[in-house]
Amino acid sequence: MLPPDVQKLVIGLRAGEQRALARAITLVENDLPGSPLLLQSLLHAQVPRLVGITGPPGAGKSTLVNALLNIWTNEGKKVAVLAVDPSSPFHFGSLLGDRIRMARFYDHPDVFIRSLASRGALGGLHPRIFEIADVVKEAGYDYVLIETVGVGQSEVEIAGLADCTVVTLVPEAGDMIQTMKAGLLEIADVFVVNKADRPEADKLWQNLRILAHQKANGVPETPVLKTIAGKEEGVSELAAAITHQLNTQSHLTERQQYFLVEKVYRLIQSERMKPFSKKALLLQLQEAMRQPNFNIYVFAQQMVG
Ligand SMILES: Nc1nc2c(ncn2[C@@H]2O[C@H](COP(=O)(O)OP(=O)(O)O)[C@@H](O)[C@H]2O)c(=O)[nH]1
Ligand SMILES: [Mg+2]
Repeated sequence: MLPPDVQKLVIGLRAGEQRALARAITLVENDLPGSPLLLQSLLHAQVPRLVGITGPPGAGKSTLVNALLNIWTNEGKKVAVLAVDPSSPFHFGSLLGDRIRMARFYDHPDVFIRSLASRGALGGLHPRIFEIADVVKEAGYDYVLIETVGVGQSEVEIAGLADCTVVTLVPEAGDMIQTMKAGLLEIADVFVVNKADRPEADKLWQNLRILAHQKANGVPETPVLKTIAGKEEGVSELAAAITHQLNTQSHLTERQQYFLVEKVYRLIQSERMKPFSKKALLLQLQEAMRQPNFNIYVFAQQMVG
């Protein structure tokens, strides 16, 4: 039996109440009491709905998200957006532009927007992003979009997490592609060349298509789409490509399996470590160090054994 407050939260979540969702995220985000039980009661975490939108700063990710919101809400779909800002825990400033742009969706009954500070290392995602996404799924959203700046580790992480990873590039990113091409191909389910109103966009688009073709080798090629996000051009094709990817995904990809193993490994680790408090360890350590022939490796061994 769940404690009454967690039970209430789960009922609110399943009913799609945004306030319950916001509270459940806060619970999980901060690992507050009740969080493990809430997570253990989730029933819909396996449904493929997570869409990662990654790419360099300024590529137009937020503008694309906004355009996708427009398309999907017009179709009567429910969409959640988790915006991860890696630059600073004080993300209000840097997300101001996004806020203004998405303002018209803030009060939309079918849209849920939440910005999350990234607390990890440079470019890392929020350490509880996986759990938070699972909570959002429980609230019945058709799409859960995670916007994350592609710097270093975060795009690899997002690709492990997401059921569809959209890599957004712009003509200026040409150099980056040269250095990253293998990695990008690895993680992208859909490539978007945004700012296609710029003359150099075509060359990037061609190059990506060649890469996607070379890689395919019998399997379906990664789609390479052109968009002008601000004008919502090409975005319905993107929406269709995302939906197709989500609907046809029948098994976990290798990178998802790898990610899940890592995830469960860390969950077990933190579960196992629960009996150890650092304060108590210090006391035991101090005690042990008074003994002659103290050896820290033997000490650690005795702790687990
Ligand atoms: N010319 C042009 N500008 C765009 C396009 N899409 C977005 N932008 C602009 O690029 C800037 C960065 O967009 P934003 O969505 O905030 O990028 P993000 O950092 O990837 O989220 C903004 O000034 C947008 O108005 C496009 O297709 N063409
Ligand atoms: Mg943005």
